[in-house]
Amino acid sequence: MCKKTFGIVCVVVASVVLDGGGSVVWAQASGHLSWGPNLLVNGSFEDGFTGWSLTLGAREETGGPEVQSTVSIDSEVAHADLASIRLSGSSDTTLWLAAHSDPVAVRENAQYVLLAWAKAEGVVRDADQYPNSNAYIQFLGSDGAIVRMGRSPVRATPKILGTSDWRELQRVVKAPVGAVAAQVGVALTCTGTVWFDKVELHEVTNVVWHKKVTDRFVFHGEAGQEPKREVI
Ligand SMILES: [Ca+2]
Repeated sequence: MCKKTFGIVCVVVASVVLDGGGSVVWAQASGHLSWGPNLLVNGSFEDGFTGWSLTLGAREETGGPEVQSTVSIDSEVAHADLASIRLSGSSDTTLWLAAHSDPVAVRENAQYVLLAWAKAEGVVRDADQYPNSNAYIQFLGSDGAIVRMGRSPVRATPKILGTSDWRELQRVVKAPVGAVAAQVGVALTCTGTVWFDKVELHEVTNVVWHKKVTDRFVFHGEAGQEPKREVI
């Protein structure tokens, strides 16, 4: 499989890689892949919340007391180095905090790949909870406002649910017209605990994603286009 090495152009043809759990994560990514440097600061969370800030991501109106989810740096659980970010909530949680990276400069119409390693423990969607347990990217215009992509303000990785050891979540996205910056977020709005580590954003060029398979979706597309998603 092509390793993401800055400045290195490599070729991957019809490769299939299975992750440790046996589910197909990649299939048949081919073409000349060129990765730029990681744009995010402290995506491994070794420097606490440096480069990240907490924001209210979802609010449930229950009529009862407001209970905030917890987001912390976990120095005992990590995929890379010594620390990760840990998000946790319960069926009583009504205010869900997400962590957003500081904005980084992007180029409209350029393609980016968002990568995040994630680990889950007992993540289930209770009652009226929003089904988020993933990483995502949002683009900002020169006025600082979110540039929507169709009707959606974000593009997200697949979710990590249930109990799962570390696995890499990925999403390739094309920066919309008018985007000058991007922010990456990690969020949990379900009961349980999820850890994220080694969160990275790279510009990628000359990508041809013939097919990309996750537990739930198939991605396919042409060079220069954002991959299409199909439920399988
Ligand atoms: Ca780390």
